[in-house]
Amino acid sequence: MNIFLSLRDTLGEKMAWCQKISKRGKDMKKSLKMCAGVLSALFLVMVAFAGCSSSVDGLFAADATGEDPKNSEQTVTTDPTQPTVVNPNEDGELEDIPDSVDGLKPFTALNISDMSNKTYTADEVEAKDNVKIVSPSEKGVAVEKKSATVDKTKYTKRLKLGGAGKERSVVIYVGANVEGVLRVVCVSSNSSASDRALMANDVKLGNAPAKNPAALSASVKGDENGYIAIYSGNGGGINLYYIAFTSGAASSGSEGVEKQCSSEASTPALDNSTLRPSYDNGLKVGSRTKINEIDTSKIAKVVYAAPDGKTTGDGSRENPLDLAGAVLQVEQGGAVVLLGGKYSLSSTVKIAVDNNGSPSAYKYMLPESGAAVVLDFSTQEIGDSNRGIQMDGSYWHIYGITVYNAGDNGMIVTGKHNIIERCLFQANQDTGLQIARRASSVSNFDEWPSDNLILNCTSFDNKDDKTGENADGFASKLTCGNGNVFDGCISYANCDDGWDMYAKPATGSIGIVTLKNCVAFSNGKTTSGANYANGDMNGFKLGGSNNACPTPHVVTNCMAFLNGKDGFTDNGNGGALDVLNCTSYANVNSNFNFYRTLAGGVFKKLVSMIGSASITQIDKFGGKASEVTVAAKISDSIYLTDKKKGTFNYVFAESEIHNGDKIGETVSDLYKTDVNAGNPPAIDLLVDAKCRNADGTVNMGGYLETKDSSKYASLGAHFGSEAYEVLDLTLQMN
Ligand SMILES: [Ca+2]
Ligand SMILES: [Ca+2]
Ligand SMILES: [Ca+2]
Repeated sequence: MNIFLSLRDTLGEKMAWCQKISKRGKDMKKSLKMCAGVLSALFLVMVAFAGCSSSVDGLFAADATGEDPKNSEQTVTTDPTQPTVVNPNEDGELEDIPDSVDGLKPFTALNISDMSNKTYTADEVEAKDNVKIVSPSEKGVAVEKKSATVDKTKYTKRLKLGGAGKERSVVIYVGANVEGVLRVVCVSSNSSASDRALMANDVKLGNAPAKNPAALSASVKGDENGYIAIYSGNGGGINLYYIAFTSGAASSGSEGVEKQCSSEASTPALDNSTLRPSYDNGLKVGSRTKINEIDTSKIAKVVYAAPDGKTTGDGSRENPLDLAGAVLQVEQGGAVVLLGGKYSLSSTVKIAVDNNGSPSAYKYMLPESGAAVVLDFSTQEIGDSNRGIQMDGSYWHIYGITVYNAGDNGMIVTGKHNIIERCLFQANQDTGLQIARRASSVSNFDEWPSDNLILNCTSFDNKDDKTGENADGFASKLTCGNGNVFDGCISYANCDDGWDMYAKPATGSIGIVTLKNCVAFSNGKTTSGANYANGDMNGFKLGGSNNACPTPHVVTNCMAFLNGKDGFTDNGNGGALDVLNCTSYANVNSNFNFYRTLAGGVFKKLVSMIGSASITQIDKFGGKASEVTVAAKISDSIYLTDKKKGTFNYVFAESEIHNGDKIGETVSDLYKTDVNAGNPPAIDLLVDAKCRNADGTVNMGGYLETKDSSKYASLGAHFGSEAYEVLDLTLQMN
């Protein structure tokens, strides 16, 4: 058997971006030596700085560890994926905050709740762990009792950065000789003033919210003296609850001390004219990735596994192995064939990092022809390492199995060039299928999972009973490389998001993910109707972390409806997202929430509809005009401009768009006139069976698709029985 695999189209066009990221990692290593010197010098500066302070050990408790709470998608995004971290293998790894070369501990966090109630008067200085509060003002800086809960973390006190605050008069200094992300939980001291700029050195973190405290964050660099000054930029009072600094700004996938020394910009360059792949890449509406069906008659050697297979089996059909044993024995070009039935498993099926097929001889795992195979992990304990299948290998093709009720992810894919086809991920205790690195020691972007294809899979009812905030249907997040593709997948009734491409500064931008022909609906509630309060509930969540780790993902011919929050959201991905031929209908918060796509995003042939539903937010694209240097572009799209009147605007010619712009002509909701409304699929266990063609491709029965007779027939997502085959990935078998 000879199998040839080729990646083309969108994947190939993103190479330049990928190379740019790799190069950044190398440059940083080069600068490491130089930085050691800088750090030594800085240590002396910091000692001098600390010299004038009284010792106040005990004033502060140990570093606040309330970091990494649930993300808020309004002003700032913190990692939704893991609240606290104990396991280095976990998907939300512990932020690496290495000690500096000279043993000087960089500032990490200050929780005002841990401070004594007092007013720090003129010229008084307090210090611990490189924090200085300096108040030459007569008013002083008071710590007062006042509770607030932000991102699931409760604070009991706040520090009043007084109304006289001017640059470097009333100010909090934190020692930071490096670049990193500063996060400050704050609120304006005047509940009707929302224009109070919180500054950190010369960087504006944002305006302190008028009423409800929230976190602001930005990439900030310590100044030449090795500190960051936090102050009110325009004099109005701001109350602070929490300050955290994560050294190592978003830049590449590599972690560790070399990143801190980078003199590079804190994020991948935002010159998206070069980063953004062309959207006009030949994809057609309804296009799909097609690979040949697995022909077991051509598989080199078969190893059988069975629900009651034995570790002592020989892999024959008569004397089958258990699954773990079969996975170890299968050869390149061969297959693990699973006899039908329910496999009761209490531990992870691990396909090790050195257990690989090859480009010309994949390893397969698939049911015996016609058999139903369920891997049932109901007896597996809940725990962040307890995945159902851990795919650390590469060049595997897994077909047609259901992964049920694993203690964490149904499957985590950490290898490369794998194909996961026609699998179901049901009721797992974290994301159904997640693509991310296997361990935090895998620090180079180039080593992260890449070029995996998830094809015609369905994920539903995933729910993490412990936190209720991490279980997405599908995720390619935190630490994944380039070229991962989801094609023809359906994600519904998961407690968190349908798809998640969250990234965070500690690990930097992830690679470009392509979503094609996918459907996300009714996420936020499971099929039983259970609603998990911490779920983010978006259909397609396309990034994270407040512009700190942008990636120009590509989303084509996808549909979102009736999700508990946004249908499609940039979630703070400041990169040039390409969103084409997508339909979004009656999602609770908004259909298209792209107000942070600041840098040249392309939005084309989109359809937004609300029908008789109410919706909280209008559609937004492209950031505020005052903040944008490279505008987003929209064309041939219908978007919601007035949520009360239920009116939309149709833009035909390609136009620049900013948050709040109403451009084009006013049109009414297509829902009643131009699309096949009908009923959405029932929220039950049978969506996969009902919404697919025989070949596994998506068929929504025309639901929400613009009719051929419509003036807008070419807009939005379309599925159906006709395949427009554009082969992104061709598997040829001889
Ligand atoms: Ca977990
Ligand atoms: Ca979440
Ligand atoms: Ca999520």
